[in-house]
Amino acid sequence: MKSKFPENFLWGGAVAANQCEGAYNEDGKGWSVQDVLPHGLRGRRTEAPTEDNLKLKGIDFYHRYKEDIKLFAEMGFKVFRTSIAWSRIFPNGDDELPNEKGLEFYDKLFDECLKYGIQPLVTLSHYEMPLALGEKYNGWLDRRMISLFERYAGTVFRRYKNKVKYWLTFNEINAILKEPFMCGAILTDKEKLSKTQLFNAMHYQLVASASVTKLCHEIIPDAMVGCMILGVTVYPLTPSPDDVIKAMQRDRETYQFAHIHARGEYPKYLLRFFEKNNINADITDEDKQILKNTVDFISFSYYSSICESADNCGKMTGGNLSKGFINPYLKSTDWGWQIDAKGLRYTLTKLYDMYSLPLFIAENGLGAEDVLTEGENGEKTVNDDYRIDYLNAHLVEVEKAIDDGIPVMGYTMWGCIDLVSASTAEMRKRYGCIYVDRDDSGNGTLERYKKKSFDWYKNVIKTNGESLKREL
Ligand code: BGP
Repeated sequence: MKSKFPENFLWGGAVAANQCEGAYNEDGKGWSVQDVLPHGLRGRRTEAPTEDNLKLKGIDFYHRYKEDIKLFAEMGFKVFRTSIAWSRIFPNGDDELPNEKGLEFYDKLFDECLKYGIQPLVTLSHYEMPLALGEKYNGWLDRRMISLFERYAGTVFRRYKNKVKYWLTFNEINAILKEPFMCGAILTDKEKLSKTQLFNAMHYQLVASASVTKLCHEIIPDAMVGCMILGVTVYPLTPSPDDVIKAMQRDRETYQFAHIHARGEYPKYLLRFFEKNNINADITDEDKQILKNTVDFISFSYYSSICESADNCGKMTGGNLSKGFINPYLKSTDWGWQIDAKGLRYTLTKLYDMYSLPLFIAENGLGAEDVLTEGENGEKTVNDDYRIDYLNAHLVEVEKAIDDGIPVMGYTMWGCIDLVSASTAEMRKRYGCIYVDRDDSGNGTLERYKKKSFDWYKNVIKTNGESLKREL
């Protein structure tokens, strides 16, 4: 069947600085919130970085990026999504001057991508805020974070204006309401935060996101800026209207963020929610003007869907930041995330019907335990047919959405090279087409090996999706 993917479709892969770079204290980098989260979302943060934190070394991308980008180029990537670690550029977050060494690293990284014709897609903030901002300001509880973020964003926009044309503001910006420390450097325990505090933090990030969108358009007129939403899709557990309403309400918790970025104002239902819950969010008239700086596209992560029920009964799914009831029609990954390829088409359709903006799938992939074996040519490999099946099924649904008329700009599969997982901080959960020899105890040579999915994805890109296996 003739591929429906547009000629200029941005095929590629995604990582985040804190999950792959390592070099946590090199070249003047300050500590980030991740450096004190050795167990991801499972355990408490530590006072200082500890040896059991796999992210401190990551996959040593900081020193091996040339080798890795060469492999991405071999797969034919058109785009590579990564993030800039704010704490490499401003080690304390509020320093007057940026750290030149940090800036140089990303210069080299982006040059390396461009050398192969790979466009960098850069997230400004991917769960890796300078820890000092937590200690000094209590993170995003403080309005001053907006101008500090503008200083950081302005610095990198000016520096990389000739190299980076695609930007994302905050990774999964809706997650601030779930994980205030990881997403907002807020040191106060979530249970002790008032609703007003929590929604203020959300609001400040939204204002910062809109403000740097404007700044980017001024500094790099030919750049495109997107928001990034944790795209969990919610179905009613049963056709009961009560379940349907419950699912609708849960969906709004996600879509309200896309709404503000796309329409430039708060949806009425969220303002009513504030009123009904006595939330006195610090929304000024000036903020409302800033919010009008809308994004050029909406990007989102998509791993699975969940079910909601008014009855609050049933078994819960796994998931890192969003859990729900188990859908009996779906299978799950080893980590309990339900696999729902059709849900991706559904999500693309919903988002486009609501906001009419181009869409970008910034994350999608399968976290699984891989076994390294000897391949036919004697080289080590992983026969990850399960990953190929997952990616194939999702891409076929993306193609259907495109065929329905939805403008999808690109697809960056998550963790194109194995990295440390965000929620569980382990190596065992692998997403990549490239295997990295490192285990949960931190042992391994860090050698890279191509998995079976490497050649498979290479071929998908080469044929612009034509080689995908479609249902008969
Ligand atoms: C998203 C994060 C990523 C990534 C992914 C997979 O929520 O943006 O950073 O890690 O989930 O999650 P995990 O690594 O927990 O398996």
